[in-house]
Amino acid sequence: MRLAKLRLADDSIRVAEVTNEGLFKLLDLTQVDHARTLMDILNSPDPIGLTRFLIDAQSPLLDPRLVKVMAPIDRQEVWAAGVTYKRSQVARMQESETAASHYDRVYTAPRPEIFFKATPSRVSGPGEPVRVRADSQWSVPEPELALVISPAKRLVGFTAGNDMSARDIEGENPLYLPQAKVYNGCCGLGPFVLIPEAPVDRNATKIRLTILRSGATVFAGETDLGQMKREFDELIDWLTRENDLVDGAFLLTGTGVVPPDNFTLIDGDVSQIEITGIGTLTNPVVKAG
Ligand code: DO4
Ligand code: MG
Repeated sequence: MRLAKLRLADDSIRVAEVTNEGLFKLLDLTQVDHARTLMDILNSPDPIGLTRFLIDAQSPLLDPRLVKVMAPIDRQEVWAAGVTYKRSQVARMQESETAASHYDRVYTAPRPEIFFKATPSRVSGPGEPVRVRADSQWSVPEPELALVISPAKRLVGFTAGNDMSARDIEGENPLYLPQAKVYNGCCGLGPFVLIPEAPVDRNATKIRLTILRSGATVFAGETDLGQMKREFDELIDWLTRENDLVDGAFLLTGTGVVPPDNFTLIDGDVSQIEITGIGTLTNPVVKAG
């Protein structure tokens, strides 16, 4: 089942199930006190059962052209794991003269790299701009599977994430990582949350990144979840040690697709991240200054 957070033409914010044809079936969020938002549904003990109960039988199927799909986040925090794919380990070791051994070690260490990525206000939904910092000359999108985690520390679902990264700032000094990773417009999420009804086939789940410039593809790359070194439960276990997620969280699981070292995003580029079973997250790229 896939769920979407939508803004309708009358400006109301609604939650919908996404049909296989890409139409939206609205939920009636007035029926149950504790289910007013997408986050309430995701954080409930049985999101699929609750969604089926809330489907508004009276409401017609909505055409996507009539609504705006929003980032599927309410009050959750956004966290990210790093160096979970060999490709990322190699890229980080190349970009950083001083910290190469840290990236090498964290790839194999029991404790993964986990960092705070974004608050909801820093997150862009489908069609909204993601940003390159004005003080970065080398920035890339990072296409990543995002885990949706409930306050009960349970893996509820998945969406696509864009961990925008300033590689020059991160490479200059590892202590600059928060500035390379966390800033206005630093994270994309969406378009939908997939709540799987069967175990996910990691090898068959592809993550594709396409970067368009003036309508032409300037970079395309892909990986699959089979290339990821860590288990989902392992990452959730480390994230939630000594760390309660009061409203739940999104956890980006690391990138396995890195454009070549001579590539940087520029103002006007478009980032497209497609993940099997979820959909495509498209964001224009903006660089101020
Ligand atoms: O330590 C750098 C960040 C790594 C990262 O974001 C990734 O591997 O996706
Ligand atoms: Mg990343």
